[in-house]
Amino acid sequence: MKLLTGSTSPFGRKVVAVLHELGMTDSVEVANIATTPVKTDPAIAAANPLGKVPALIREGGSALYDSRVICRYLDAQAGGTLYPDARLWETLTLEATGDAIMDAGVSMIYEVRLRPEDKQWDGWIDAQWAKITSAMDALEARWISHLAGPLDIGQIAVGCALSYIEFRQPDREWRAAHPQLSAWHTKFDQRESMQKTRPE
Ligand SMILES: N[C@@H](CCC(=O)N[C@@H](CS)C(=O)NCC(=O)O)C(=O)O
Repeated sequence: MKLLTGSTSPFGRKVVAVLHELGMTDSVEVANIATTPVKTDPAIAAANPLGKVPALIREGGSALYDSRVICRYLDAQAGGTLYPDARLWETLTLEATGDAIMDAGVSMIYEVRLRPEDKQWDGWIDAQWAKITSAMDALEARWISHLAGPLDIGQIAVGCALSYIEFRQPDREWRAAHPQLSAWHTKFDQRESMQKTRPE
């Protein structure tokens, strides 16, 4: 199988971290490509009509996207435990929260990197950051015990999302207002799957 991803994509990182956690890195070739909403790479367009990474190309099967589908497919292939029956809906909601932080973080970067300078709007950036801090507030208030439990896809999504925010927004302080989340992330970030998937 071949994974089309981007070297700094937090969604792609989530999938590669899952490969590490499931012991599946030898089963999937990882190919980094550069694509943006205004310049779509032809290889990703062929695999995903939305033109977004990540996409998983399977031998003899249709390509899979997006990261949520790919992660669940890989877990099923490996007979993994990243989607525990006993707390499935909470786990998926936690994953959605991590993915939403990624979406808002990617949107902030596109605004400053892709939009012409005279069309950029601080109000847009501020609104995306407000979504991120609102999600962090919810994680701090309601999700710490789930985050501290057995590993699941929700934790991997949130771990990759917070790492992406640190990577792209190093000057924005979020840790002081979210001390439990900050401590959880510091520990989670030590996992081998996180250490081995750092963006360059
Ligand atoms: N919901 C998608 C989001 C993927 C996504 O936004 N990928 C970005 C890179 S981080 C992308 O490929 N953007 C190019 C585009 O929007 O055309 C997923 O979970 O895979």
